[in-house]
Amino acid sequence: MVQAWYMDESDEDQRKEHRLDPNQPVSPEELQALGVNSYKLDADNYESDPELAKIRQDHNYTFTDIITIHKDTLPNYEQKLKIFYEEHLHLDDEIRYILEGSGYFDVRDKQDRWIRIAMQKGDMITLPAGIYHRFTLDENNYVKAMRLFVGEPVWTPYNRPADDFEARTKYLQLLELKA
Ligand code: KMT
Ligand code: NI
Repeated sequence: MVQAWYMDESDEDQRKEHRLDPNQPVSPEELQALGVNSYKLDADNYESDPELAKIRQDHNYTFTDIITIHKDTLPNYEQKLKIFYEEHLHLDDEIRYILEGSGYFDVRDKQDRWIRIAMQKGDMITLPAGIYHRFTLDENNYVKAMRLFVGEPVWTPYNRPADDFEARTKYLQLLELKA
C-alpha cells in the first residue's frame, strides 16, 4: 500500500518528507477519489510478470520505456529535476512503475493542498490527465522507473496555470462525478 500524506508549507529541501506535525496521512481510497490509482507489483520480475501484463492489456498501455534518474546517468540531470518539480499537468494519464529506488509524486487535492505520495520499489501509480502534480527524488537520489503510455508517448508538461485545456475541465468534471 502506497504511503501518502499532506505536506507542510516549508520551502526546505524538496527531497525531504515534508510531513505535517502531527502527520496527516492520505489513504489509497482518498487518492482514488482524486482519480489517482496505485498498484503493488513484483518489480524483481517485471519482465515476466503476468500482473503487469494484465494491467497493460486492460488499459491498452502499448508503450513502455525505462528512465533512470541519477546524476551520472540522466543527461541534463539538474534541469530535468527542475522541470519534473514544476507544478504541471498533461493531456494524457501519467503512469509510472518504480523498478528500483524511490521518489515522491505530489498531487493537488480538491482544496488545492499538496499530497505527497511516497513511491518505492514495486509501486505503480496512474495520475489522470488534467491533475496538477510534480515529481521529486527523495534523499536517496535515485530512481529507475518504467513509463507506460497508450500509443505514441507525449510527455509534454503544461505548467500551471493550464486551466483552459479540455483535459483540465474534464478532470474537474471527473472529480464532481466521484464526489
Ligand atoms: C515525470 O514525468 O515526472 C517523470 O518521468 C519523472 C518521474 S519517473 C519516476
Ligand atoms: Ni508529469
